[in-house]
Amino acid sequence: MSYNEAKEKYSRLGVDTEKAIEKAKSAAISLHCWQGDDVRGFDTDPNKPLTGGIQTTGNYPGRARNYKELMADMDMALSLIPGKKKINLHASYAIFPENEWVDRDKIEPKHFKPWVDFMKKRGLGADFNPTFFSHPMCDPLTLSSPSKETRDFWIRHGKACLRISEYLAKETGEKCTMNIWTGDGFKDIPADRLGPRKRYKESIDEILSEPFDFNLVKPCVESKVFGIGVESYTVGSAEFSLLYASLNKDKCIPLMDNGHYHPTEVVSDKISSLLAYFPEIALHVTRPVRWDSDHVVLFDDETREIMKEVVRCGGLEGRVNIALDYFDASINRIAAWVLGARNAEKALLYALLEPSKSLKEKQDSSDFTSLLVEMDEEKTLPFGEVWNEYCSRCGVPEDGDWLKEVKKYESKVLKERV
Ligand code: RNT
Ligand code: ZN
Repeated sequence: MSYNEAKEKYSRLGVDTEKAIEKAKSAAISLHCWQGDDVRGFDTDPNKPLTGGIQTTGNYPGRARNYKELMADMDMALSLIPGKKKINLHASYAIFPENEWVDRDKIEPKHFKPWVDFMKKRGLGADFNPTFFSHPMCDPLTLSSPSKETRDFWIRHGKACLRISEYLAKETGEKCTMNIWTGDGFKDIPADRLGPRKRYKESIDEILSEPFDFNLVKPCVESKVFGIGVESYTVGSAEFSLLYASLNKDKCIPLMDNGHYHPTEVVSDKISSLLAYFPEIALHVTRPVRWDSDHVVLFDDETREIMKEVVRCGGLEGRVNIALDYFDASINRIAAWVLGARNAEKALLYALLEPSKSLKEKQDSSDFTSLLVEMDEEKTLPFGEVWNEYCSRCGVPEDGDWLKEVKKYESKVLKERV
């Protein structure tokens, strides 16, 4: 079947594939830099353990060992992913000139200048994250620590990151989300649950007291249910984070990561609840397998449902900031990057092809029989043709053609990294 035949089939349902393609092209998805080097960063010993309850597993050869390798790998990945992209950086990816290392509480915009040059050259926006993990000042807590010295260090880090985020927004000309996530919590049953939460709240208040332009920088608070080694108690729980964001709407927004909830809870159902109250929200799109395992995003039911909700709720009109968050070190890292990002794009395009008006009418007129039948049969429409057309219009390979490019790069570039 050709694209034109597929277009015709969709148009019989009242869906304009041309409009969907154009919309998908203009919707930004933020590509996380940390898939390229197993979340290690460049600011501290790269062989230090990853802390904060997150974990990369696998030791596939070819990890990026410095910013030049990471940028080259990112370029390779970007050449295979359709649509508008931003780059999501962590503070630990600061770039220091020889002998000019500074600790996380002293980083400045200038340490991200090479990244700004990278983004500007490629017309990319930027997002940012303070790095509250994998550092000697995690005691193991950070913003919720009982130690004032520890808290103050991380508060200074958070403020420095706000200044860097504003710099990134101004330089790239696009708003920058700045996501506050800490792995603060306990392996075993705490004696005091309230204390750390009060301190966490005060620390975030303190960080956000730094002046910044809320039109340019969107600080987010990301909640979590548990992490590895942090099984019993997470300071920044769902209730904590959502309440924090809702009581501080003038300076921050909530962020939901779909790996951070109990297994039967779905973020696709939460998006509309949050959008009923917040003008803007942020997402981390990932794939949890039994826990927050951050497997590569697939073109699966929940990814499609998340994107459908984003589209249906008007999320693409600047209300939902979409970022990716997964890290797999057991397969070719660039292939992981590309597969996950293509799947997020694919799910977005798929969502844009939903005959939502007529489906909504069926729901509203209680014709649940037609609704169920039509929603299910929609799955076998010739979506693949529209996706291939989208890829080719974006100048990237169709499915079936991109992996060989990654394999070539692997044997030419990655194999040399020993
Ligand atoms: C961890 C959170 C967090 C991190 C990144 C690296 O569970 O999802 O967003 O994955 O900041
Ligand atoms: Zn996340």
